Amino acid sequence: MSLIELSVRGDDRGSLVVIEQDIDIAFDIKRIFHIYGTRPNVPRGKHSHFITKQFLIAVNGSCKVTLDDGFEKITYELNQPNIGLFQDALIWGEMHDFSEDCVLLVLASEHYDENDYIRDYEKFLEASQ
Ligand code: T46
Repeated sequence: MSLIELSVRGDDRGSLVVIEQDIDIAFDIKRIFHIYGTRPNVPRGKHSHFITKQFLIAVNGSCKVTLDDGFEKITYELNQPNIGLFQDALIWGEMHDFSEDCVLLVLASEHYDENDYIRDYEKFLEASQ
């Protein structure tokens, strides 16, 4: 799990951030989704995946992401459109404290499959040990 700074190609017209597979992200991107319009004090996530890896970027606004490997929990604040957070498989993730204008972009290594989700924390602990 780590924060990754993406290069900003800026000029006097504004900024442009590039995310390149195999350069900025060490997995093949099969799916992209984004979350926005979150309700105050309502967290998202609260699950882990068996094989899916994710890369999360708050492209607008801010939010916090707490990652838990079963031993240690670390909370990251995402508040810059050029900072991404890598979430490996078998890491429990909770997204919370969204600003009203937050748009959280997520790049994922797998297609959507509910069978890849571990939504029970005790089962996550069993799978991750
Ligand atoms: C994560 C956080 C940040 C799909 O049909 N396809 C998809 O690719 C996704 C991600 C979701 N869905 C459906 C399944 C549910 O009916 O969208 C609905 C909401 O999904 P979920 O309850 O999983 O949403 P979040 O915000 O709790 O979690 C999602 C991702 O699942 C998760 O991997 O890290 O966003």
